[in-house]
Amino acid sequence: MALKEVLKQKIEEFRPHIQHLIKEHGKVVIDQVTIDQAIGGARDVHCLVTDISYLDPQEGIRFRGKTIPETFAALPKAPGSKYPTVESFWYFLLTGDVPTQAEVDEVLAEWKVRQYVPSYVWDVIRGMPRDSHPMAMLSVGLLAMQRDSKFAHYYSSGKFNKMTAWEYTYEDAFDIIARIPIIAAFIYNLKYRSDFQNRIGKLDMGANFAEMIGQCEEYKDVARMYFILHSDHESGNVSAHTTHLVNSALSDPYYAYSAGLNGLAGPLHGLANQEVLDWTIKFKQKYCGAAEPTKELVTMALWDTLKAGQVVPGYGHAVLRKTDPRYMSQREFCLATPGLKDDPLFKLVSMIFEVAPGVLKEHGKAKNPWPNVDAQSGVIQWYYGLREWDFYTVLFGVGRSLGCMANITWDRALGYALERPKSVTVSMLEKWGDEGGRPEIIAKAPTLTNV
Ligand code: CMX
Repeated sequence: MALKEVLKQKIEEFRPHIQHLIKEHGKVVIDQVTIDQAIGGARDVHCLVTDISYLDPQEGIRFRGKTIPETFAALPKAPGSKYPTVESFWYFLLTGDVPTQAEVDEVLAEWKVRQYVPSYVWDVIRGMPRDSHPMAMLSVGLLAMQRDSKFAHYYSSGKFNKMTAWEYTYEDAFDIIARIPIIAAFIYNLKYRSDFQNRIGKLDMGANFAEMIGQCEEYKDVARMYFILHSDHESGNVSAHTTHLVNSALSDPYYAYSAGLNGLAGPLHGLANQEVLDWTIKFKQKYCGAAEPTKELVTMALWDTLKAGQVVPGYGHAVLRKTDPRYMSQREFCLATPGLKDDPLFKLVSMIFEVAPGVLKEHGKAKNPWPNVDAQSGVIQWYYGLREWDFYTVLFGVGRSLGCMANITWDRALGYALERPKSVTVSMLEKWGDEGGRPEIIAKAPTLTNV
C-alpha cells in the first residue's frame, strides 16, 4: 500500500485515542509549573505531545520506540551499505512501521518526483550577499517556495476541513523533505564550489546529496547516518517546537519550517556543531602551535572558556543527563572507519571527551557535563573534506526537516490546537512567591502548594 494510504489508516485508527483522552481524562493533572520553570525556559514542563520520538534523560532518543542501534538494524539498507536509506526512515517516522523494500522503493520513486526545485529559488538565493550565513540562505530558499504550498492553497480554497487538512500538510511535508537537500547542495556549491548539478537520477537521498556536493562513495553513508541521527529529538527543542508552534496557527509547512530553521541557527542549538569546530581549531592554533595537543592544554583551554563566561560548545543538554547516543553513534562510525579513527582531529575530539566532563563537573554549573550530538559531528565532515564549518548546521537542518515534517503532519491529523500558553508579570510572580502559590491553583488543587 502507498505511504499516504498507510498513514491515512494509521491516523483513523489513532484519532479515537485523542478523543477519548480529552473526553474521559481531560482534567487529569500531569504536571505543575514553578516560578523557576516559568523564568527558566519551561524546563521539564510536560505540556507537549508527540508520538514520533521520545527523549529519556538517561537512555537518550527513541524513534518510534526504537533506540538508534535498533532503528539502524531494523530498517532496509541502501544497496551495498550498512546504513538504511533516509527514505526508509521517513516511512518509519511517519507510520511507526518498518517498511518492506518494495515500500521503500515506492517512497524513493515519489521522492524523485517531488524533488524538483523551481528556478526562482536559485535566483532568490543568488541575490543574497555571498557572505550571508548558509542557514539564512536555506531558510530564505525554503520560504521562497511558500507560493507552492498545497496546504495554503487548500486553506484559501474555501473548502478547508480540519479532518482532511493533514493530507495537504503531508503533501507539503513530503515536497519539503525532498527539496531541502537539493537547496542545501545548491548553497554549498554556490558558496564553496562552482559546479552544482541537481541530479534526479536513481540514487537515494543520502547518495544523491553526496554526489551533488562532489563527495566520495564513503560519504554516502555519512549523509544517510547524519540525516537520520539529526532528524528528531522529541518536540521541545527549539527547531521542532518552533515548527510546531508556527504550524499551530495553520501557517503552512514552508512558513513553519523556515521558522524552525531560524531557531536551529542559534549557537545554543544547531549552530553548536559549527562552534565546536571553531573552538577546536582555535584551541590548536592558540594553545598548541606546532606541538601536539595534551590533556593539560585542553584542560587549560576549557577553563579559559568557562572563566570568560562562555559555554563549552557541544557539551550539556536541556534534557539528557548522559552522553548523547547520537554522539556515541557517530563516534562508533569514526572508530570503525580506517583513516578516520587515526585522524588527528578525531583524536583531539576524543581527548576533549576524556577531559571536558570532569572540568564541567568541577565548574559545577552545567546539569549535564556530557557531550551532545554536536561535539562529534563536525569532525566527520572535516575528515571528508567538508571544511567550511559554517555549513554544518545546514546539514543538521536537512536532517531535522524529517522530524519536523513528520510531527506537523500528525499535528494536523490529530487536530492539535493553536499553541498559546499564558504569561504572567514579574509582580504577579513576586506576590505569588510571597503567598506560597497562585491563589486559584491553591484553591483548586491543595496538593500543588509549596512545589
Ligand atoms: N558550558 C558552560 N556552561 C554550561 C554548559 C556548557 N556546555 N552547559 C550548561 N552550562 C551552564 C548554563 O549556561 C547555565 O548557566 P547559568 O546558570 O549561568 O545560566 C547552567 O550551566 C545550567 O544550565 P543547564 O540547566 O545545565 O543547561 P540548559 O538546559 O540551560 O542549556 C544547553 C542546555 C544545551 C543550551 C547548554 O548545555 C549549552 O549551552 N551547551 C553548549 C551549547 C551546545 O552544545 N548546544 C547544543 C545542544 C544540542 C543541540 O540542540 O544541538
